[in-house]
Amino acid sequence: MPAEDTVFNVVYDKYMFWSIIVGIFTFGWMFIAMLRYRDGVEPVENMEKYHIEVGSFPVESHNTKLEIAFYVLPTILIVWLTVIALASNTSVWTIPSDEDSFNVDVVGKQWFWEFHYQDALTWEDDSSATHVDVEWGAGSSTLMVHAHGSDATNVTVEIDGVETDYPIDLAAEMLSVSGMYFDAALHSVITVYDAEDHLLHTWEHLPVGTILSSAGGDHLIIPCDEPSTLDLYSRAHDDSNPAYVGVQHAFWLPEWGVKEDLVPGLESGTVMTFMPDDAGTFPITCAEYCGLDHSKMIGNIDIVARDGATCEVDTGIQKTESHTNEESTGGGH
Ligand SMILES: [Cu+2]
Repeated sequence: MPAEDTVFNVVYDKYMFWSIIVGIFTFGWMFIAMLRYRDGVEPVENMEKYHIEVGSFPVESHNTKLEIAFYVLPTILIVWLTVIALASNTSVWTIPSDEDSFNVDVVGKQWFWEFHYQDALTWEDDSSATHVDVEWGAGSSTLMVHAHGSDATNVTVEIDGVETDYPIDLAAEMLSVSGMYFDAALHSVITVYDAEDHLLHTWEHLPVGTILSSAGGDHLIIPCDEPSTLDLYSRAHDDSNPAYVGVQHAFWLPEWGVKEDLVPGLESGTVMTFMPDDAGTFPITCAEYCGLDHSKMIGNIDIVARDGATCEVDTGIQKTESHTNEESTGGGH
């Protein structure tokens, strides 16, 4: 579960650990006291010597060190638990600058999500798993698809909504289309299929300005291993009534334990930031009742590897702090 990589999971574990320790100590002591100091039982020999009287605090034979420890140890524990809880907040609310993060505007409408890309993304499925590798990108005039050892037979190239199909040269196990220039301004998707039309491999370029919509079945696509910042806005689904600014929604990624409101009329929007490290598809849900089809306001987020990269590096909790780590390493440690 990706939620296990979040700061909240670490805080949960630490709270659970200390709750169990404190619980064993408190309930243990309580049961011992209930048995030992109940009516009709002499808790210690020579009770008179210690001035112990059942039902009253032993004022004259008290233990100052123990009583100070009663106050100091729980105080230290509570202060420390407060600090780690606030530290996880700081970690979540430290918003990386636009240059340092991958930015997408998420617009909630009734009742679907729109994803407006503020940064370009070129991504590809893991070639070591699919045995297919697409070579295309800035400066390319030839589209190459290598399919050695795969069952691939067909390639569909979709550029700006226009689809073209190509058969793979089965003898060479590859496709080469010369004169096909890569244009960074166009939304391009290359999908590779086998003879039974099963999708084997996807390569995609999303230029700045791409708008994807959950109403059309699109997923929000985010690169792994780098900070992502979502600016969240609530808008009306059309401009017919300028006085209508939409309704409250909440963008919720239940598996990651993160959620943020979309507030109608709030021009600057709200912000959510995260750094995913596991590739995969995870659900998006609207967590604020927003009208008749609120329950249909669902979607998916895909965590993908940028073209030429992989998502294999799983550094867990350290991911949220990796940019500071790099800075301190650069400082000559
Ligand atoms: Cu909603």
